[in-house]
Amino acid sequence: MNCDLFLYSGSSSAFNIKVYLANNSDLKAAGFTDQQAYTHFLVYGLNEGRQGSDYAGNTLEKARNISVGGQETSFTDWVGNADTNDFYKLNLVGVNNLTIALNTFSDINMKLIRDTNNNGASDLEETIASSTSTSVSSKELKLNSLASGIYFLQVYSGADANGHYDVKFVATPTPPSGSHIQGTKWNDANGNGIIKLRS
Ligand SMILES: [Ca+2]
Ligand SMILES: [Ca+2]
Ligand SMILES: [Ca+2]
Repeated sequence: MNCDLFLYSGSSSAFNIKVYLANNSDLKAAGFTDQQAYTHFLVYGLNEGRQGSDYAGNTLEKARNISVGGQETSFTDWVGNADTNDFYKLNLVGVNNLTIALNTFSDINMKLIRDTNNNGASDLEETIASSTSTSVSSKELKLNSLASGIYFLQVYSGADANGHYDVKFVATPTPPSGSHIQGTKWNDANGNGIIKLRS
């Protein structure tokens, strides 16, 4: 099997070997070949409710819920003519620095969105950051001190572009500067940068 995406007979659903394997860690761990992965999908996966392709929905409402944190989390999927958008939904708890890296060999880009008017759609002014490079390589968004709340990442393909991508997230909490010392005067008596609380 050498195509990225194809329809299997008798259904309108699509199957994508790389996406299927990347999103089913049990099969990956078992070292399934492409052919075995496809057979698994037809014989078991369909009945078990596993997706054959496209693990990230095409609207904010159908976005893939992901957890992000200090440990890098990575997701593999595909966008192109048959699936132009992949949305990811992340919830930042507290103020965070967020880094998102997109690796692809196709004309695929990403934008970070906040649905501030809460209408379930991404409006023009709700894009916080975007990768606009037409080069087909790795792209990165780095955002400092993002407020707590729900964000969406949209991964989308350029005209006539089809391809796989990996997207990686790292979020590290940022203590709001100075907020913890407001109203109190601290004294670092020995100047070592550590303040001891008196008991
Ligand atoms: Ca997809
Ligand atoms: Ca999609
Ligand atoms: Ca909106």
